[in-house]
Amino acid sequence: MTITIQDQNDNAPEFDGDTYHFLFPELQPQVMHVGTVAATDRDKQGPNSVISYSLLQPSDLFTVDPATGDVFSKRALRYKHSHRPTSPENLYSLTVIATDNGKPPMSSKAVVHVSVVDANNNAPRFEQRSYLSAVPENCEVGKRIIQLIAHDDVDFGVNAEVSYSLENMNETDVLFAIEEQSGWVYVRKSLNGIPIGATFLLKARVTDKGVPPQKDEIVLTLIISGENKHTPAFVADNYQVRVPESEVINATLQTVYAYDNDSGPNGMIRYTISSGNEKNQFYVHPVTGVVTRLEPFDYDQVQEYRLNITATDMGFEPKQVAAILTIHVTDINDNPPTFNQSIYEAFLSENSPPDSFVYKVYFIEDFFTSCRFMFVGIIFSRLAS
Ligand SMILES: [Ca+2]
Ligand SMILES: [Ca+2]
Ligand SMILES: [Ca+2]
Ligand SMILES: [Ca+2]
Repeated sequence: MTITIQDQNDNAPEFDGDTYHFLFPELQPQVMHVGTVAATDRDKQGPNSVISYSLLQPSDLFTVDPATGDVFSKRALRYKHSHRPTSPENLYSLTVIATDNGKPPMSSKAVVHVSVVDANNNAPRFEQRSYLSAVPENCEVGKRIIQLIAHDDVDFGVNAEVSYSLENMNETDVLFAIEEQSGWVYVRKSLNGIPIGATFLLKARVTDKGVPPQKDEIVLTLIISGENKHTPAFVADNYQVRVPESEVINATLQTVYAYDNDSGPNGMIRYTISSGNEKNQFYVHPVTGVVTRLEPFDYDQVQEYRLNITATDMGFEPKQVAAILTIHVTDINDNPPTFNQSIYEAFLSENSPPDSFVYKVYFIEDFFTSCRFMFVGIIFSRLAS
C-alpha cells in the first residue's frame, strides 16, 4: 500500500515586509519601474506556493506585475511643491495582495507607499545676462564688489541649492573671487599698481546640487575706476510728450538723455523709472533711454501720466538725478455714432409740398459706457414742385 501525503494549502503567502516605501522621481517617461514587492509561501513547491500579485483597488497611476511583484508607473507624475516636510501631496498608497494558487487560495496584503520626489529638471539662472561693475582703485583685499544672484525656484531641496564659481578669462593672476554661497564677488589680491581703466572679464557660473547638476554662465566685467566726481544731468528736467491714444504699444514715446562728465563706469548711465509706473505699463531701456508703452492707451480712462525717470551712473558709489516725463494722451474719436436701425422706411403722400416732414432718425454716440447722447435728424422732402 502506498500512502501519498498531499500538501495542503495551509500557508498564506507572506510579504517580506508589512509596508514598502519607494521613492519615485517626478516626470519619468510613462511606464517606469517604481519598486518590487516580494512574498514567499511555506507550502511545498507547486500550486500551493505559486504566488500572483495584484492591487486591492485598481489604480490610474500604478500597476503590479502579477508574476514578479514589480510595481510600475502608468504615467508621468509631477512633484507638487510643499512646505511641509512630510509632503502628503506627493505620497501615493497602494495595497498589494499576494495570492497563492491553492484550492482554496490564500492571500495576504502589504501596503506600498510611493513618494514622488523632485527631479532636477530646472537650471539655475542669473538675474541678468551680463554684469558690469566699477572696482575702486586700491580697494583693500576682501572688499566685496558686486553680488551676483541666480534663482532655481522651480526645483526643490538640493536640486534648488546653488553655488557660485568664477573663472578668469583674460588674466592668469586671480585678483577676484566669488563667495560660493552668497554670490558676492570680492577682491582676492592687492590691486596696487593696476591702472584706472584696466578691465577684467570673468566668467561666473552657478551650479545646482542636483544629479546631474544644471548650471548657468554669464560674463562679469570689472573695471578699475577712480573717484566718481560728477553727478549725471538730464538735458531737460521736464519732458512733455503728446501721444494719440491710438499709439501702438512698444512705439517710442520719448528718448530721455543724461550725460556724466566722468570716464569709465563713473560716467556710464543707466535709466530706470523710479515712480509713476506702479502698474508696469511703461518701460525705459536702461541704456538707450527710450521710453515705450507696454499696454494700449485709453483716453477715456487716463489722460495724463507722470513718470519720474532716474539716471544713475555706474560708479562704485553711484550718483543719480531724476527728470519728469509727462505724457498727455490725446483723444481719438474711436466711438463713431451709430444709427439705431440699419434700414428706415418712410411714407410721404404724393401731393406733399416741398420741405414737408418725412421722418425722424436717431443715432447714438457712446462717449462713455455709462452716458449716451442722442442726436435727432429730421428729413424733409426736396421734391420739385
Ligand atoms: Ca500556500
Ligand atoms: Ca535645479
Ligand atoms: Ca523639479
Ligand atoms: Ca559720475
